[in-house]
Amino acid sequence: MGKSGFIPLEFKKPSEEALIQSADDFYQKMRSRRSVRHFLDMQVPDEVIQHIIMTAASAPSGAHKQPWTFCVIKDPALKAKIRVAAEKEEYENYHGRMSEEWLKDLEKFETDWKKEFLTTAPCLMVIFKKAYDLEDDGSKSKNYYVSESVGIAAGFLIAAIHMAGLVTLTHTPSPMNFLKEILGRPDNEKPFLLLPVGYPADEVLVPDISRKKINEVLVWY
Ligand code: IYR
Repeated sequence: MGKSGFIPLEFKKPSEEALIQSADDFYQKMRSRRSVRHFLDMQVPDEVIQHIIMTAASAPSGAHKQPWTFCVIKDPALKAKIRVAAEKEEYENYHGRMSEEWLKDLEKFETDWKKEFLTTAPCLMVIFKKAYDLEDDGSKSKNYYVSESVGIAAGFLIAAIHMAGLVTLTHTPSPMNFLKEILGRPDNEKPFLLLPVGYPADEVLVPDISRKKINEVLVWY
């Protein structure tokens, strides 16, 4: 007999062999992901973008409140506006707001205040986190663990972009409230992350860096 409000889980128990294989397959695909700062000026099909966003929106969230809005910006004029505003803030960051230590840590990535990718990438994705929701009658409804939930959705989004065959970069202009104004988002939304998405520029180079080894990140008990 069914239990009201619940449905059976769709789950097929894999063999141990299949489990090891799928976990390794996914790891091998994910470990080839790199942050890319140079994009090809080439459109991505809307259908692909929709699938990617729906993957991100399938993330778990506190009390299943799904406290996120994903804005996709394709309009060149809007991208240009975002670039001007982001570069204005980043100029200040790189000329006084960031510590010497921070600037030194960034040296190997050769980043600076110029953010050409904001106009060359065919689309920008901005994740907004919703501190609360507004009901139809104007009342507020609470959201829970908003940053955790949106952070998990951002991870799903980055994985989906990579698995689709595209590249991105987690760009964190700071402060980034200009995004809320330019995109005309409501009061309950706060920008969380900005991601240019597209194809990598031809023969693009990425920093020669490596990831921590398993014994540096995993502790068994
Ligand atoms: N937001 C600045 C600085 C910056 C911060 C981090 I964390 C990076 O990984 C890279 C850069 C910028 O985007 O340039």
